[in-house]
Amino acid sequence: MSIREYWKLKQVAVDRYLKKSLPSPKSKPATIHEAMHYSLFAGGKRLRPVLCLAAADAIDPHWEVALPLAGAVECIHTYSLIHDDLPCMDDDDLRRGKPTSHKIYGEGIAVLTGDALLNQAYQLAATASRTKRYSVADLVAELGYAGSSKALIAGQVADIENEGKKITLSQLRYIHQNKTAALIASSIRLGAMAANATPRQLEALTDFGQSLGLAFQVIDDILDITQTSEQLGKSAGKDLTAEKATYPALLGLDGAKKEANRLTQKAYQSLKPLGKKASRLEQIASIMLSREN
Ligand code: GRG
Repeated sequence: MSIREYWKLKQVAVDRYLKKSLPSPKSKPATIHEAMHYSLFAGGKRLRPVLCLAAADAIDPHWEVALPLAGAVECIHTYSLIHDDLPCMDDDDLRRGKPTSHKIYGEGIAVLTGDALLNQAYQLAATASRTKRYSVADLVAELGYAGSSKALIAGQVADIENEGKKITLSQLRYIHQNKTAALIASSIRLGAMAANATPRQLEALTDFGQSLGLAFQVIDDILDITQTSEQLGKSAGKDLTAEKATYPALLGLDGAKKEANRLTQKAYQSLKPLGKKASRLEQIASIMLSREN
């Protein structure tokens, strides 16, 4: 099976899982459930759940055990996008090729949709099964950390506070590590934990996730200036308008491309202890490096 087919298979599995597990869009109160479905099924790449399931697959062929966690990380990711697009944050009209949640449902419902998806994530995670090494509490604590004021929210706070300011590469790295890489790394860790990874396997996959997560955001910075809004499904050129520090702004376009490449090579290296079992994760990292949206 090609890596594209592999990706599609995992994407279909997570979409089916989410459709089955969330309240139906018609259930009362319909507005909030419709809004949750609208953003969740707007056409995201499903990178985080696919990584979660592929990490589980690298440890144990029964990767389906990671579906509650894969669904949970996509709910947290989608909540963060809805809130990030609000007028009080990045103020964006376009996401996943469609009008943003607040453009369709209004700001109040968009805030609540993000809140509902965040809580839904924990409800899903709580249905995961324990393994010999990890309890359900371990899984929920990992998910909680990924979305916390020490990770996702820390990155968003630093991003807001540094808008329009000149910052150093290490400050930029802090933003990207927290805003983007932490949830990506936790998605991988959660998949591995659901499949009962050994401490050594978990450590290797954590390193992989951190490098891949950072590479992903460096590439995102590059795409923001090299692609059109149509290609991205979100507003292009946003970083320049918002005077955001980015890798291309600090290192130049070529320097940023080299950095994305360096981080991806580092990610490949981290997978060495897992041997052939990690080939799908390596292929996903390679697709990420050459992605166009
Ligand atoms: C509002 C709590 C809160 C956090 C916001 C994640 C985030 C922090 C903001 C979203 C905007 C942004 C630029 C995030 C960086 C991570 C990123 C590149 C998100 C887009 O991820 P993709 O490309 O999106 O995987 P799809 O739509 O494919 O799922």
